[in-house]
Amino acid sequence: MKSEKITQKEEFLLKSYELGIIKFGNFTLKSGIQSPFYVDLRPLVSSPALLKELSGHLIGLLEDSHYQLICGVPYAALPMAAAISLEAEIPLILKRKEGKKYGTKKMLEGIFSEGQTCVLVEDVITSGKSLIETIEEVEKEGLKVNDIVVVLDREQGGVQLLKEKGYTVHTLFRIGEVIDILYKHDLLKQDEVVRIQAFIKEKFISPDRSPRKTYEEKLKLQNHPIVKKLIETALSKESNLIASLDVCTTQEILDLAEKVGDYVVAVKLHTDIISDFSEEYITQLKEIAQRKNFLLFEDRKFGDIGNTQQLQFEKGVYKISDWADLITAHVIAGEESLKAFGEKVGVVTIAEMSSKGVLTDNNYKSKVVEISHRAANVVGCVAQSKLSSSLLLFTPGINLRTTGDSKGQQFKTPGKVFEECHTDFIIVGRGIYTAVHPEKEAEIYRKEGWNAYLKSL
Ligand code: 5BU
Repeated sequence: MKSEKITQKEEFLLKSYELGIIKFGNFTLKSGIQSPFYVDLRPLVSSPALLKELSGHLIGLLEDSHYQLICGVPYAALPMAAAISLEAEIPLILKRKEGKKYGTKKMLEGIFSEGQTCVLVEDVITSGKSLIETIEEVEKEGLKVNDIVVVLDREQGGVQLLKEKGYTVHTLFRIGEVIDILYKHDLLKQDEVVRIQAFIKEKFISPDRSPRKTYEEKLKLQNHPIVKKLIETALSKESNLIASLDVCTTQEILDLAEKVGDYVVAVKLHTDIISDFSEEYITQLKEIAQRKNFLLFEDRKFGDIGNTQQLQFEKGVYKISDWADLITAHVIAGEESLKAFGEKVGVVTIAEMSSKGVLTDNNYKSKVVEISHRAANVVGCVAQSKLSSSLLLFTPGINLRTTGDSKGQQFKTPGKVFEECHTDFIIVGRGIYTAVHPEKEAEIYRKEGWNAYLKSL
C-alpha cells in the first residue's frame, strides 16, 4: 500500500470491491461503447452490513438538505433508497418502471402529497438520462426534487447535465477517485490506471461521440414511407440539400423549382406567404417535383391543439394534406396534438430553432425528441445540435457567405453542422433563392453538403 491513512469511505470501497462491484478489462456497454471497466453495484444487496454502511454514507451527503420523501431510480437503487429510508426514518416512495396497465395506473406508489420534497437515489450516473426521466415522472406527480444522491459518478457528463438543470447532485465516489483508491491499495496496475483515465477523459461530456449513422443505417431504423423516399432520393442524387423557396409568387416558386430541382431532395415552402396561391400552381409544382424527383415540404410550423391543427392541415385555401410530403410542427401542445396529421405525411418536429435567443432550451429539446421517438408519424426533428437518435435531423440556418441577418437568424456552414451536429439534411433559403444563378448556387450547396456528410462518417 502506498499510504497508511484509510478513511471510512475508502474502507467501504475496498470491502465493496471484494464483492465484485467493479471489474476491469474490456466491456461492451449497453450503448455499444467499449469500456475498460464495468460497474455493477447490485452485489451490495448481498451484504446487509455494507448496504447499511452505504446508507450511512449517503445520509451523510444529504446532511444539509431538506427532504420529506426518498425515491430510488429503478431497479438497482431501490434497495439503497429503502436502506436510507430505514436508517433516516424518512418515508419511501416507489417509482414504477412502467405504468400499471390496470387499476390506478399510478407511476408512484406510497403515501405522499403534492408539494412535498423528494430526494432521488441513483446507483451509477453516466449520461444522466435515466435520472432525468425519473425526475420528470416524480415532478409530474406534484413532488419537488432538489437533491439527488448518487453512489458512483462515471464522470461522463451526467452530473453536469443535472446541475445545468438546477439540481444538486451529491456523489459518494467519482470513478477517478475509485481508480486512485484501488491503485493506492495495489489493486490496479499503473498501465491500467493510465488506460482508464484516458477513457474517462475522452468520454467526458461526450456521451454521444459515437460515429454518425449513415443514410443506409438510418433507413433501416424507420419504416415510414417518406423516410424511405427522402433517403433514397438523397442517395441517388448524392444530395442532402433542401431548398427553402421563400418567395411570394407562384411563378417565382415554379421558376426556382425548375432551376434547383435537380440538386435537392426537397423543396421547402411557406405557402402562407404566397400572394396568388391556386390549385393549378400545386398541380404544376407537383409535376416538377415528380419529374425532378424531390419532395414537397411545407414549413407550416403547426402549433395549436390537435383539432385546430387538423383543420389547418386539411382545410382552408391551401389544403396542405393534399400535396405536402413533409410538414413541420411544434410539439408545444403536447404529444397527442401530433395525431392531427395522420400517418401519411412525414412530420418534422421543431426541437430547437436557429435564431438568437430561442426559448427551445435543452430541456425542451430533449422532451420534443422523446415524444418524436414515440410518435409514429414523426420522421425527424429540426435542431441545431446532435439528436443522438434514429430520427432524421434537419438543420436550417445554413449559409456559406454570411453569419446572420438583422432579425436574429444565425447561419452556420454545411461543414460545421455535419461535423458538430451529425445533421442529415441542410435547409438553405436566401443562400440559394437570392443568388443571381440559383441553380449554380444549389449545386455548390449540394456538393458542400454531400462532401460534409461523407467527411462526417
Ligand atoms: P434562410 O433564408 O436560409 O435563413 O431560410 C431558412 C428557412 O428555414 C426559412 O424558411 C425559415 O423559416 C426556416 N427555419 C429557420 O430558419 N430556422 C428554424 O429554426 C426553423 C425554420 Br424551425
